[in-house]
Amino acid sequence: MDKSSNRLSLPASPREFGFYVNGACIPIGSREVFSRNSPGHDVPVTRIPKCTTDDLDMAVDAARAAFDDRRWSGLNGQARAAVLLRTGALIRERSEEIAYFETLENGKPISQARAEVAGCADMFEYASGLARSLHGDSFNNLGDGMFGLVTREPVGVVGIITPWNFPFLILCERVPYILASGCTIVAKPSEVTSATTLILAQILTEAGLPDGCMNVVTGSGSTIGQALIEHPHVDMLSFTGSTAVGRRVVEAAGRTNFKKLGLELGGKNPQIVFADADLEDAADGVAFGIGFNTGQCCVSGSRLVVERSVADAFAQKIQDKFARVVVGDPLNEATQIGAITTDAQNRTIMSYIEKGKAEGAKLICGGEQMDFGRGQYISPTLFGDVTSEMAIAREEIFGPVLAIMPFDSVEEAIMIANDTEYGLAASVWTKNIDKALMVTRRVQAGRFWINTTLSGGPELPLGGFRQSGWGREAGMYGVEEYTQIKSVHIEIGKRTPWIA
Ligand code: TXE
Repeated sequence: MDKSSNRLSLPASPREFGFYVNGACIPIGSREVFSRNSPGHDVPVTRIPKCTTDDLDMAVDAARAAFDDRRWSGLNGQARAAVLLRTGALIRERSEEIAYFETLENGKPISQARAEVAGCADMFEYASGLARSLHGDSFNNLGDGMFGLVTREPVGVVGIITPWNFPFLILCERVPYILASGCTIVAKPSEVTSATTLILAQILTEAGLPDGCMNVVTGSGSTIGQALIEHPHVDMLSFTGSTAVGRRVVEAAGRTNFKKLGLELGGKNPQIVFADADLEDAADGVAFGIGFNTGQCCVSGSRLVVERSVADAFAQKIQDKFARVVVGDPLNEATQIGAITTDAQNRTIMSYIEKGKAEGAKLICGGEQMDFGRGQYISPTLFGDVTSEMAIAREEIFGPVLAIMPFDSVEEAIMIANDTEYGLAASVWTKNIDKALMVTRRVQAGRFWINTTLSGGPELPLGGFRQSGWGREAGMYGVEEYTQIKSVHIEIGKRTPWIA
């Protein structure tokens, strides 16, 4: 730490990671290496193996064996809970290291990374309780001769494919719940942000998770990812990423073993602001909703659906907020918006900004690449005069770009909010409870915020309507997602004979 500036220093040399199978780290050896540069500084920070499909087979075999011999699912809830609780404690102990690598590889501000890591420890602590309270159902209304049970059984080996925008958080929205259910795991993080997934695997072993229950393979989506979604010995796959790859996941499951799927895909989420909202509060929330994680967030509020009577004044408030937000070096504690994570994403965002201008939207502020001497940064961007057919109104940009779409009535606000193929999240800002609830009921979205945005925790589930995905993560719903249901009919006494 450079104390004078409250800025963490860059590592002297990149840290090398192996991949993780059967409770042990396997060094890079003769494998090809993926070298990751920090998007905020363009210096090498990590070196990670490009696993082969043989490596993947080894990881799946380990997870399969660990599931089939019941070394984890056969433990009682108390024993599983103890491992999850210890994991939470170890994440807290190593939080600074985890946050540092999250920031180095992803480019998010260090203060944000620290908060996310604390939230991840909380996920494990909460899920420990769920490991003990997961249960089925019973039916004693089937007559005196019959008793019925419904049990929840772990699905089996779960593959997890995660993206680069929240490498540790998205992982921890799944792993504790999957482990609480009794399943075993093969995780494949994004090739550009693998470090913290590998750290979690070590922590789980240290916390007492039996070998083979958490395995991590690293490498590209097109090789290792594709092999994982096609793998016949994987029973369920949780995928978070683009809608395009989500489609491949569905096709692969259909072509191979019909594995059960959980999908969290894109979003084009509305922020609905009524004239009777606390507009100061709403402006801050809307700026946060698109600035957080540089807008590289599946739940970013990228469409500002605002009542026309206050639209201009509200746009001015957002502009003032954007002018004051601290963009810059992610290692600096004061930074609020960091770097764009990949070169490809940087190009995508800039091309949407150009498309917005070309399609006739009015660039109110931002829209530029910011120059800090190194790394890639984009200023928070606000577009007015946006109409519903424009690309910036319809497509997920995954960057700090906000499109204003005014409305005149509640019905029109609901119509604009629902005019999307996605349905991941929505926020509504109003002091009128009737309006807030009417909008909440009628807008199609898996997560809703009233007079706030992007809040969350382990209790409430997450996931999307429509093309934003299938299934739910977190909370008890998140554990149940990784179970399958077995019905048990128990005859009491003697059966009525079939053949007299
Ligand atoms: O995602 P990909 P990318 C959206 C966002 C972004 C766009 C592209 O709009 O601009 O997707 O991002 C793995 N078989 N979201 O290209 O490719 C890959 O290695 C199996 C929204 O990074 O979907 C990585 O681990 N796996 C989203 C993961 O899939 C494959 C978060 C995601 O990468 C694969 C991220 C294949 N054939 C991007 N190809 C959200 N909803 O949060 C790639 N992968």
